[in-house]
Amino acid sequence: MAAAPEELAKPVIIGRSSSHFTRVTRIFAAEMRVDYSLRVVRDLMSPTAEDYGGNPALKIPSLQTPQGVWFGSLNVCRELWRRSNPRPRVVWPEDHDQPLLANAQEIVLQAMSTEVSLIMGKAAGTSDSSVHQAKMRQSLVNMMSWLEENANSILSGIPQHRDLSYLEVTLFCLMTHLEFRGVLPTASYATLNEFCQQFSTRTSVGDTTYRFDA
Ligand SMILES: N[C@@H](CCC(=O)N[C@@H](CS)C(=O)NCC(=O)O)C(=O)O
Repeated sequence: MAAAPEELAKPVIIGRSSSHFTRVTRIFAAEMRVDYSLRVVRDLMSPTAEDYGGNPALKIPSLQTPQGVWFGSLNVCRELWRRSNPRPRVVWPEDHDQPLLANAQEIVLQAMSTEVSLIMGKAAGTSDSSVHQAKMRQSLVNMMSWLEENANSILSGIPQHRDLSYLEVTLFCLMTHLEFRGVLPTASYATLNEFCQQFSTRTSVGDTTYRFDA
């Protein structure tokens, strides 16, 4: 049965242009050719769930649709894919049934979250020298080194027959965000940088460059 017009009304991404998890969803929207509008969350310190589309975790992004609100980047990307027509061939995290690629996805998402914690800690005035901050920084460095060491096998292991994979979009958004926010220099990660250069030829990337919303 064809979807009713109100079910296909333009969805709203609730997020920020400077957020890597938001950029993942915006790249997906562009690749899926799904039109959307962006509602900017101005204050990431807000303790009010309504400011995040109702997400009790107080996190962005969310996607508002007539059916309801989808919390988190993976849920948002899946819903954007369901709305696309024709539907591109997407490799999702659950398609990785061998340790290397499954672990790579885990490490990329964990590195993105650790970066969020470091940035939010800094914004809240947490000292860089606290034991936990130092551990998180070490963890981030370890994860990036692991990704670089395994980059060739990871990237060549993603199923070839695809238009897009969640792994490569999240990896690209992580790498470029580390530089954008000055969290970690990335110049030494040669293979990851080569991947980013290739991936950045996509229109979806040029249209979603990181910037601080006015
Ligand atoms: N699991 C979530 C994580 C989202 C997340 O950490 N978003 C960051 C911005 S990139 C955020 O909301 N930070 C605010 C905070 O941590 O308080 C997802 O995949 O979307």
